[in-house]
Amino acid sequence: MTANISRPPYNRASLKVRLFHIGFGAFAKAHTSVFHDEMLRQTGSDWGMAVARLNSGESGLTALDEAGHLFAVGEMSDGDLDLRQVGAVIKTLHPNRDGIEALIAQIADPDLQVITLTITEKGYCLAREVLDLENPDIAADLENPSAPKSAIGLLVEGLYRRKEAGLPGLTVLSCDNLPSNGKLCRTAVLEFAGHRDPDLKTWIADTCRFPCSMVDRITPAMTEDSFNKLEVTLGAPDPNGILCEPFRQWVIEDNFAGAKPHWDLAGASFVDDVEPFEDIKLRMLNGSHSFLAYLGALAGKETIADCMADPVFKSAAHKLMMSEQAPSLTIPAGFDIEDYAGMLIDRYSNRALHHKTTQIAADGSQKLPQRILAPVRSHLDAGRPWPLAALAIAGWMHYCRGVSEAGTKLPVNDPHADRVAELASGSDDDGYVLNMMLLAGIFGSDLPANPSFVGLVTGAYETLKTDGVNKALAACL
Ligand code: CS2
Repeated sequence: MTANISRPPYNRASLKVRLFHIGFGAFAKAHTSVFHDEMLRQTGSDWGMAVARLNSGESGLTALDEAGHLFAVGEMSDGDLDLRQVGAVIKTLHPNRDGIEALIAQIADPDLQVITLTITEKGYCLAREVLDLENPDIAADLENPSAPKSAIGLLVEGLYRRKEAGLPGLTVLSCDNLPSNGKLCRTAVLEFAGHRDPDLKTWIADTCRFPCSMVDRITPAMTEDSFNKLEVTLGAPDPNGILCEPFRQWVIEDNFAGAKPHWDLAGASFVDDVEPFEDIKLRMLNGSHSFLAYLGALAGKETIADCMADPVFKSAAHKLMMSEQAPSLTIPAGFDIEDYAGMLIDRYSNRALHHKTTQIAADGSQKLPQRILAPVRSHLDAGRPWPLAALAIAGWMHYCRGVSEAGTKLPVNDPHADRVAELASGSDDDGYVLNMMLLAGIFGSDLPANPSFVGLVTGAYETLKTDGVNKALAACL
């Protein structure tokens, strides 16, 4: 293995917090902070980053403080590890350690210009694209808005403080894998604000901007093995380091409230309309990821690269992309979708990345609607076949029973895990499939009422059970 290490050449002492990232986990380290670090390298601007996490991860932030906020990001491809030391972060915040007031004050800081978010799909507290007033954190935050628990409650309280202080609004930039993520974020924030005070809602709508963005970089969770790899290359351990693929992409709607960081100099694109790019990425990449995650984990494949090493899985993933996901998309003129699919297969085949199927399988209830069910709706309308998507949905249902084909235990991490476990233990197969379709509005009211949908998914569930994943996939090729 060869290694190149590049250290931040800019003057970190002159950085001020102008960017605040909420939800600073592995992905934000490998993506947002790398774009930002590269922008600082190109421009020498004074835009430093404060980073926060809201729930777990307090000790990780303290470890980052102890390292002077420097951490390594390693881009892995077979035989190569390119290392960058990111110097963009200058402050960390966690409500359990610093108090929620410190995070609110950060939003209300006059120097702040932009907030970026990676709070995952469930962090937006939406149910069918409106704010979920039954979400316990939202209910608690509306009751007690000055001590918020949710990211949405935190944003609104911080913006309220800005309004009261006579400060300008901000740009709130969602970097989560949701379609029209900026619009959904705006909906959640404005609905929450409206329940507090209609004037606050109007002020936020008038002064703040919520651009949509498409983010892409495959970033597996760190393992002991990846920390060891980093240590060997760096010559010292880096408990804050992260390994990811070389590819990175960020397409951002050009819609900012105030100053806009020059992320374009770091490879990001500012465009008028992100939605076609978001949909392409969500359906082609994330959709095929979820397909491989459930079916792969059931068939005993530990990683996405293991799936790609099996010709049946590899062909099935490509066929899902080209025959079922692509036809559901509006593809911009000049965009080569065949080329994009081929590139995804190459990225998935990177054996240096140990991207676990069970990692991607997490939070299926939050991911299936935009990744798999939205294309299926378009197939139902257009009368197109969707056998592989049916196997993905049935695969998710099998996966949720928590056992692989070989009888090993599979982790079911999902906000609805308790209800899923009840369903999995309580009903026969037909009852289980139908009950899963009624779970928490994931399938809407239209799909469970559509006999063709119910029939295909029930059939796919049976096929997986009787024939096994490999045979079921092979039959679709
Ligand atoms: C993955 C994504 O875990 C998942 O759900 O599909 O994290 C995926 O790796 C990224 O979106 C790639 O950009």
